Amino acid sequence: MSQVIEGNLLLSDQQIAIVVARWNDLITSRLLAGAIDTFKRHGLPEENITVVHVPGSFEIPLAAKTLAAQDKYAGVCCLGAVIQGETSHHEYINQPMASSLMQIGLQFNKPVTFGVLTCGNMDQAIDRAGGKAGNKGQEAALALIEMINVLGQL
Ligand code: DLZ
Repeated sequence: MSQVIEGNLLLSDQQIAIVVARWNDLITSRLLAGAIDTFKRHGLPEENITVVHVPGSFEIPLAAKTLAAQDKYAGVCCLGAVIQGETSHHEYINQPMASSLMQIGLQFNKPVTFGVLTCGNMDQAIDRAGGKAGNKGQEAALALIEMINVLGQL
C-alpha cells in the first residue's frame, strides 16, 4: 500500500509571520483580517502571530526573507494588492515578487505563501478580499497551515 503524506489544517504552538503591504490598504486590511481569523480558527493563539507592515508589495520579499531566515518562524504569509492603474507599475512588480517569494521558501526550506492580489481593477480586488470571490488572505493562511504540516512530515 502506498504511503500518503498530507497536511492537516491545525496549528498549535508554532510562530508564524504575516507580511502585509500598506498600499491599497482598503484591500490589504481585509486580507489581513481574513488571514488572522483563519490562523486563529485553526488553533493558533493570536500571540503566536507576528504582523509586519511594509509600504508596498515591492517591499514584501525583503521582509519575508528576513523573517524566513529566523528559526523562530515556521512560515511566512505574504499579503498585498497590486492593482493595474494608469502606470505600468504592476508589470514590474508581479512576476519578480512571485518568483522572489518562491525562492525565499526554497532557500530557507520554509513555507512562504502568496496572498498578493494581482488585479486589473479595484472591483476585482474587492471581490477577492472578502467579496464574491472569497478572501485570498484566508486562502494564503490555509495554504501556510497545510504546508507547515506537510513539511513537518517530510
Ligand atoms: C508605487 C506603487 C504603485 C503605483 N502601485 C502599487 C500597487 O498597486 N500595489 C502595491 O502594493 N504597491 C504599489 N506601489 C508601491 C510599491 O510597491 C513600493 O512600495 C514603492 O515603489 C516604493 O518602493
